[in-house]
Amino acid sequence: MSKLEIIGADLSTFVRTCRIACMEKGVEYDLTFDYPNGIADMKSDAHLALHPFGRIPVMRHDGFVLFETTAICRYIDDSFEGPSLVPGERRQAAIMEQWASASNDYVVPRITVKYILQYAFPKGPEGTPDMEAINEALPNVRDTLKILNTGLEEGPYFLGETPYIADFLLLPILDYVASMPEGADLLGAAPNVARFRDAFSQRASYAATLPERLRQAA
Ligand SMILES: N[C@@H](CCC(=O)N[C@@H](CS)C(=O)NCC(=O)O)C(=O)O
Repeated sequence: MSKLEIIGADLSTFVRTCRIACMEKGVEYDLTFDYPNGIADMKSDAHLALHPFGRIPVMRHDGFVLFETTAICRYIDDSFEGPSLVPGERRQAAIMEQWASASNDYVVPRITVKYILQYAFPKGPEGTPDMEAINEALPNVRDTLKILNTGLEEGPYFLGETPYIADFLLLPILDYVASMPEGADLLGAAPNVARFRDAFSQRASYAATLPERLRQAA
């Protein structure tokens, strides 16, 4: 079998999720993003042939190509020996699905798109962050963290002591939240969320997948 390949930029939260899944499963992988024009090339014919929506990550393994982070994590889990990335008990597995879906459908639009990306790719005057958009997003960010805080009450992860795919989806987003100007305040108000991040930061998959942008800021 050839080595598994994750195509994507290291700053992407979804790419990091796939990398964490590889590491937690004990699967060797190559991270590639051989695009001379960077993210602009994600709309090239070559990339669209791999991901018709022009996004990252894409996974390639023995000629098999797959897009969508959760599908990639599932494939990794089902294709290799190693710790299971989904709980074995059916209700626990369903709860994991619930949080994975909530992360993709609610946390990403409310926190990643409307808040983090406003700072990461500023659209305000002279390349400054659009503070009006950020201030408008913040109440929803706080509310979403409050919901996560309740979901992580038992903790430190959604299903207790072991992190699964839903946790791999959430962690990269929280790392960006922590690096934002309001990050300490936001996580201070959500102690279970902060505990989740602290627990994850002890895992080998955390440091090994930390995006260069966050490594430099640390
Ligand atoms: N539903 C996709 C989301 C992937 C996604 O949004 N990736 C971002 C990077 S974190 C991207 O490619 N953005 C580029 C764009 O929107 O053009 C998944 O689960 O993989």
